[in-house]
Formats: sequence, C-alpha cells, structure tokens
Amino acid sequence: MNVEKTYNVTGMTCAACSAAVEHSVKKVYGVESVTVNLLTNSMRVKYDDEKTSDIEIIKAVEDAGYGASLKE
Ligand code: 9UX
Repeated sequence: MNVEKTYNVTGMTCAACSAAVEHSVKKVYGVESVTVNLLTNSMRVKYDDEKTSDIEIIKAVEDAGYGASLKE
C-alpha cells in the first residue's frame, strides 16, 4: 500500500544539506517521492509499505549524516 509520512529532520543548515537528504532517501527501494523543507526541518515521503518502512527511511537520512524521526 502507498503511504505518505512526515518526518522531522535534524542537522540541516543549507540547501545542499536538504539536497543530500533528498538524494539519499530517493535511492531507497520502494520510495516514490521525497520533498524536504529546509525551513521547517521536515520531510514528506511517499512510499510503498510492502517494500520499505519508516526505519529504512530514517536510516537513509542517518547515512547522509543527518537525523530523522517520524512526526506524529
Ligand atoms: Mo551546507 Mo550541510 O554548506 O551538511 S551541506 S551545511
């Protein structure tokens, strides 16, 4: 099933940071779209929950050198 989630992202200070987060999350298998907002430190991700999960998406953000948590 396709889901759309919002995450809080920490550690981003410039546009290259948000581009790095976006690029890393876009590479995750099952991710359909990623929009990172530098000003609100938030990220919207559409993904297929039969192929990936919040854990994998948060890991991709961490691999890029930033932090993320699911926004309630
Ligand atoms: Mo910008 Mo971000 O010069 O880790 S890329 S601060």
